[in-house]
Amino acid sequence: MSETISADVVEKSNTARQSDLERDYASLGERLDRRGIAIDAICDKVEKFAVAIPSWGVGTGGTRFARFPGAGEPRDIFDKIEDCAVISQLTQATSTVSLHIPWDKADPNRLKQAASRFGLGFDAMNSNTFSDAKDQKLSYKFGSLSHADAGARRQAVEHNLECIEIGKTLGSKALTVWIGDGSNFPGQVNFAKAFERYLDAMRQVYAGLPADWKLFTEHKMYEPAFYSTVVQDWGTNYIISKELGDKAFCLVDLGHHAPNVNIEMIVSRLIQFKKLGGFHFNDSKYGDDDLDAGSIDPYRLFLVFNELVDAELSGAEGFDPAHMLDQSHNVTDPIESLMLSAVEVQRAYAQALLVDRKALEGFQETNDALMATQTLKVAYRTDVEPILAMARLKTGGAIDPIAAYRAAGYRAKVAAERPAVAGGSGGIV
Ligand SMILES: [Mn+2]
Repeated sequence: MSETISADVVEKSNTARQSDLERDYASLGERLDRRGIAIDAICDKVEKFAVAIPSWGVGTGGTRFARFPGAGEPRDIFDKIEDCAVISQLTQATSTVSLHIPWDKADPNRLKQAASRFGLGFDAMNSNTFSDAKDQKLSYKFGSLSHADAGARRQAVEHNLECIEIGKTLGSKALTVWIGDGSNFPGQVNFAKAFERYLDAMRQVYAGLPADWKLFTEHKMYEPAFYSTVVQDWGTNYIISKELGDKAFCLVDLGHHAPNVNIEMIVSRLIQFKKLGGFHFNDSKYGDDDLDAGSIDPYRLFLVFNELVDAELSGAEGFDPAHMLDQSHNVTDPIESLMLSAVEVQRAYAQALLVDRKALEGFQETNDALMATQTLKVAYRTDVEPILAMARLKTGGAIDPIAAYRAAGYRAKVAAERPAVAGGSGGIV
């Protein structure tokens, strides 16, 4: 297997940190032992936890005002795969890449070969009917799967079926559909008719799904449509998944809700009714900000994982959510942001594993609100960094991924190899 970062650099970086880590791990292990928790069992679970990298995340993002390109940006999907390999090598937490078609369109066999060189696989395929591809026959300016014109709807259905075909060769097992369809003015569309057209089109996409695939539909409150959106919230998303069938599930992008919405409760509802498909992790302050996971509200991320771990430990039937990042990196090196974000998602998982669930249940039953919430806080306040670092060390990653990455000089190396390109795909969903 090829390595993007020299093994010597990683080893040197780890050697300088290993004895401190071992002491920190032993000390944390002793404290967790007092709480009846075996640290190695938590570490084992963290080692197995993975989150997919979005191919579009390794390029520098932008806003509708401007995009400021970074050095050595990936020029095509093969450069993107190489950048994803760096993230995977150093964190050992991101073994798959999620592709976006047509941005990442290339010979599927070549794609498969490029990924397997680095031991990477492919997560959910993402279709794009929210922008017009080059040489596209009909425009999506006024919608795609819910468009008033049957020809535009048919074209959008065919694009999704093509994504499934590409994904079959790559070994993907899911299609994620997010559409920008909606309206900017009251009266512009008939809500019910638009939704019915969307459901009809999605039934055709669903019919093309292989037996062992899942269909994820992603809701988003607003943007690009600013008055109404066809798939605007988890309620509509739940209706879609129920209408389509057993292979259809809801995808929760953390940034796609109104401010202050209780996302962890939405997660709980979808788990309870067996319709949670997976996540696009990111963070936000105001809207769909696509900031790094855990950078604004790490407690919310923990509370989401508290629900996930509760389902995992109680053996909820059919519970197997997909974990993906979906972020835009405008002012940081995307590789550094994605490494830290993958670690933040892992951190929330590890913290949630530390919740004393028996005690919590007792406090809930006796209406001891104060102790119930303290039970969550005790887990959240635990610094699990030694567990995360040990999991990386044991699986061949870097104790400190950012330090190893910077020591390797990867960005400067690719900046010399990859001439700057203007534009590129900046779309973030
Ligand atoms: Mn998303």
